[in-house]
Amino acid sequence: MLVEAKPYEYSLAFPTAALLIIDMQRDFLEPGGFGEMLGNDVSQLRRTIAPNKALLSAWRAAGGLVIHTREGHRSDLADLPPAKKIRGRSATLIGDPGPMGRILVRGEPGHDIIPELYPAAGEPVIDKPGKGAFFATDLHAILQNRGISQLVVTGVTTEVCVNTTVREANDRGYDCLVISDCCGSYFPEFHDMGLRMIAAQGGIFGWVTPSAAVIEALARIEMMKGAAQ
Ligand code: C5J
Repeated sequence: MLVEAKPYEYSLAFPTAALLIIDMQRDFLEPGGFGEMLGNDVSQLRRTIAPNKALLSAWRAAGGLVIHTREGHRSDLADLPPAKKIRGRSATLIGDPGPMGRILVRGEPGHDIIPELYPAAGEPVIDKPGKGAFFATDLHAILQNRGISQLVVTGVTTEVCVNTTVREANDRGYDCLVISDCCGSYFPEFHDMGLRMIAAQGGIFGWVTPSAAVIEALARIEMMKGAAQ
């Protein structure tokens, strides 16, 4: 099914495509969380919640695979590189007590996915210690085992974990379609540039399109399924 996209149309092969939702975690998105505590404007990320909900609901209704990721570390911090811990010279570091439990530690309230996009039973959740969802995780194995070759990617932040994951996926042979209104950054200019970098040079890392284009393609797929019955 063809989807209008930049730099050119994306050929969505629905059963072999997965929706990959990156790090829609309470500490990044919720007022009073770690992101806001650092002085970030969380409304820049929160505007992605409604379009993600609509896309997730359409994707689930069409029976597609959904995978969620969360950035965070073991409670003993054994997987936290010292360089990552001290980067930024913040007064509050990963593992320290924060407004929603220990910062970026698995099992803490702030580390969990926001209720609006909470994973359904059976949807894999990838706990990743880094920015990219392929680094030190079983994501590639899960995708290979399910025969997935295309990733429809959403989440936060556009220029950090979304971009890193798309670049990792590109090098592993996946065709990534990044959903512009379902990704967000605390810095609007980084969001815009992050999307432009993906689609530049003939789609050097992938394709970019708004959620409406995918939802419309899913409706066409459902219509064709209905007509075939
Ligand atoms: C993500 C970050 N998820 N910005 N993390 O992008 O540190």
